[in-house]
Amino acid sequence: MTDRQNEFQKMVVYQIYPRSFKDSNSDGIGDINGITEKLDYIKSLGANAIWLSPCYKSPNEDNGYDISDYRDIMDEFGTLDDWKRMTAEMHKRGMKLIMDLVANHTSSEHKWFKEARKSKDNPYRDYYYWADEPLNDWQACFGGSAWQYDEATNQYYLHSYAVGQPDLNWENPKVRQEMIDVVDYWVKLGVDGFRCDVLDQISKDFVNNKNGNGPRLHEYIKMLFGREEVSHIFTVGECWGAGEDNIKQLIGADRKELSTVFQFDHIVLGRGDGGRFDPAPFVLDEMRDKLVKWQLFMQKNDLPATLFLENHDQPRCVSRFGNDAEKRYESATMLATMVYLQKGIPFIYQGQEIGTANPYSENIEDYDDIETVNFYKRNKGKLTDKELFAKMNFGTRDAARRPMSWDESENSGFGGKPWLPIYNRYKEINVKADMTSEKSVFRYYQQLFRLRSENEAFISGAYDNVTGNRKGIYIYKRYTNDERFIIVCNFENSNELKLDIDCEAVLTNCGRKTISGMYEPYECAVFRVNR
Ligand code: TEU
Ligand code: CA
Repeated sequence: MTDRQNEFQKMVVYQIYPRSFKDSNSDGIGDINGITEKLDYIKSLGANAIWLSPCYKSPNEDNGYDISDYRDIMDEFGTLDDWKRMTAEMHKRGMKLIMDLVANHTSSEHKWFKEARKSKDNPYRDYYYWADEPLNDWQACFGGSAWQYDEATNQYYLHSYAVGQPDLNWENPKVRQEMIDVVDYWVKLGVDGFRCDVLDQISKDFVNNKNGNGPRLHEYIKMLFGREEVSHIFTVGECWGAGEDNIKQLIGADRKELSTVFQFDHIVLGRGDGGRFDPAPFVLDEMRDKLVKWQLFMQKNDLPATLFLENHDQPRCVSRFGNDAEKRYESATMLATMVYLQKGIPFIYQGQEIGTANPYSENIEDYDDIETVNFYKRNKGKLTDKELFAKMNFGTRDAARRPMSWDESENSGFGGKPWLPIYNRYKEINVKADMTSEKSVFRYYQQLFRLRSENEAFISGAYDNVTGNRKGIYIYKRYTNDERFIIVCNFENSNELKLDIDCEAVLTNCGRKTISGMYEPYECAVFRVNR
């Protein structure tokens, strides 16, 4: 990897969904000033970078992922001056700011699209894809055909997501230049990097009928980020469709494309063919096997990985992969240990650090996520309400988007009466309660990130999977020539381990002292090997 990529592995990134983080002026919507208020909190966790989900102007059909002006801040979130203050405060604290770049589509309210749809010869027409008939059978991610009929010109336009998110036509050099200008605009304002939304879809493969990973993908990315002026920034691509070969190309040291990518193999586990709303049997061994596979692949190819369990699109990890009832603390901390001491760059999503559990609701009024609401509309009447809400509660993106629980007071300390209901369990699971609890998920995360930052073995050190053929457990090593660590993560059931290694425990979630012996469900420990 490049020196820069190596350096980026020292980052610990905290993701903020601005609408739901902290509401500073009590209008019920999280905002930029709310984020500024909480920077010390984020820093105290051990994070040194923040990824901000979109905070640009948007009609909010997909909560900011439908952008109507790339260069200004959403009114409800504050002003560009608020943003500048926030950025300065981050930099003062040695924290990096990673903005969300949505390059595959705009909002239908963006000036470009408003112009484009007026007439076939409008100068902005070719900023988007238009056709007399749908060119293929592509489906929009949020349901229905990806081709939307538009009356004004009697043609269809392409939208891979919501109807109000028309796909940009990257084959048009003007579109590419616009996006380069957007990147440069924010870099000049001090941004340290970008998380790039569905980046592998900017080049379409009409010939092979694939909406992504098209023939010009690498060329486009290199145009955006391979330029000298922006070679210092951190870039992570959201690339659902990227397999091994593609990842080597996207982030290889000599490629001048991206710093790293999000790879989702472990995140889609526990879902059936029906996707996010379709629960399927799942055991943690499957997750371990995916993690091991990618750790070894990334190490072999000397590429920096991303390490994550949640984001704004995913239900809470402690509910999906752990036990959010009687083993909430244990499973939340074990999952963190399983993932974040591996080799790569940790990303944590707001609320994850206190073991936030999924909410529950059987009232459609409690949902906002366009994907969930569309799913409801499609299936209402086909399934019983009971079945339908079971699926929605399992998969909804709103599980990550309810307002952050800061304390046990009204509106869970978030601010005014919130735009989305607060978490059902906020009295029990909130920042204040967690920090003062004997079993504090936050303090465990803090210790984990401190351990990580203080020992080179966890940064540039090698990774080795030493689980062998054991079941229900994950054991891995991280080491340099000078120091060695063994990480033991036990899964759902008790397990006995016999290992003859001279070592001492440096981080545990159940207070164990020795590496051998019985491990309780979700017990984990990190050992320093004596030499
Ligand atoms: O998501 C892309 C994506 O394909 C999925 O994660 C998607 O959210 C869907 O839920 C799959 O079931 C990105 C953003 O992360 C997401 O929030 C946006 O809605 C989407 O792009 C469109 O911009
Ligand atoms: Ca507000």
